[in-house]
Amino acid sequence: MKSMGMTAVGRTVVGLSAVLLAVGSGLPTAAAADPAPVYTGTITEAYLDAQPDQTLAVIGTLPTNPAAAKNADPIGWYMAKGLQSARLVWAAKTNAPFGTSGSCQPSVSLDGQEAYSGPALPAGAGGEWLLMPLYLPNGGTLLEGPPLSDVTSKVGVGRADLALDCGALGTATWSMPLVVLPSAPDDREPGVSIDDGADFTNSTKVKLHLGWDGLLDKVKVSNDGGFAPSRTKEIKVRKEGPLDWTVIELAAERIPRTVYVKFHYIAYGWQKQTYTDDIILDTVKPEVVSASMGGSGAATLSASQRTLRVRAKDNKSGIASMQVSSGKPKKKAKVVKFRKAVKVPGAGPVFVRVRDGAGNWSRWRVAG
Ligand SMILES: [Ca+2]
Ligand SMILES: [Ca+2]
Repeated sequence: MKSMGMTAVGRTVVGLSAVLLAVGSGLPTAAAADPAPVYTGTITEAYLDAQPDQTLAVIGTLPTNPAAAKNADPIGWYMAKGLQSARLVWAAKTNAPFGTSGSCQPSVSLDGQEAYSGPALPAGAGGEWLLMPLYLPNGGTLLEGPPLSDVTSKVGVGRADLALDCGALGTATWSMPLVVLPSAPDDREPGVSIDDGADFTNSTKVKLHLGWDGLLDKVKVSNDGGFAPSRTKEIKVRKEGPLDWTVIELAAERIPRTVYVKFHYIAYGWQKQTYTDDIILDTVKPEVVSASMGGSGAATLSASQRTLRVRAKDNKSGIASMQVSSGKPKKKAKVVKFRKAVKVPGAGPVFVRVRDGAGNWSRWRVAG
C-alpha cells in the first residue's frame, strides 16, 4: 500500500513539477497587496497539484525554512480565462502512528467564495504517507460551475484558500495567489506579430500581438537577438490584449526593426524557442511634388469640373492614400486611395495632401 501512495505522488510531482510543502509552523503573512502564499497545519508535507492541462496548474515549492521563502519559486494557482472545470490532486505526509485512520475533508475557496464542498474521503496512516483517494486519476477535488466560472470569467489576480482537514491524521491549509491568465487566442499560431502584421510603422511605439498554446505567464521581449539585458524586458502576462513595446530608433531607417520574444509557460518554464517579427519604421513624411489643375476642356462649357493632377513621393513605405479638400485644408476630408488624377469642382481653391504606408501625412499643398 505504501508503494502505491508513493507512486501516485511521484507521478503527480513529475507531471507538473508541483510540490507544495505544508510545514508544521506557519509562515509570516505578507501584505495583502501582493499576496504571498501562506501554509499552516500539522501535516508534515503535502503535495497539491492539478490535472495535467494546458489551462490549469498549481506550482511552486515551499521551503521548510521560512527564511528561505523569499527566494522560493513563485507559488500560485494559475488558470486560463474561461476555464470551466479544475481538478486538484492532493497527497500528504503525516507523523500519526501507523494504522491511525480517519477521513480528510478538502475545502477550496476562491476569492472568499466556497468552491468545493464535497464529501470527506477516507484516509489512513500507512507508513508516512496518508493513503486516500485524493491523488487517484479521477479522484481529488473536482471544481465545476460557479464560483469557479465566476473567477475565471475575467483575467486578474485574486486569492485561493485550500484546506485538508484529516482530524487526528493532521491538517494543512494553503493560501495562495490565484492568477487568471488570458486564454491563448485560437486564431493565432504561437509567435509574435508587430502591429498585428502591419508592414510599416511611423512610430517606435508598437503593439506586440502574441499567440501561444499553454498557460503563458511571462515573456521576455528584446530588441536584440542575443537578449542582451540592456535591450530586454521581462513582462508578466496579467492583462489581455497586445503588449506595448518600443522598437529602437536607428540612424539608418532602411533597416527593419526586429523584435525577439521568448515564452514562459507555468508548467514548463522558459522555452528555448525564440519568435521574431520585423517591421519597417518610416518616420519621414511623404511629399506632394506637384498639384496642378487641368481645365475640363473647351468641350465642357459649364466647367463644372476640373481635373487635379498630383505627383507625390515617399522615401520608403510609398504613397498609400490622400485627401482632397475644397476651399481650405480640412483634416476631416475623406481619406481615399491615392490616385494621380482626381475630379474636383470647377471653381475655387483645392488642397491636397498624401499619406504614406506608415501613416505619415505630407503638408497640404494648394493646387495651382
Ligand atoms: Ca511583421
Ligand atoms: Ca515615409
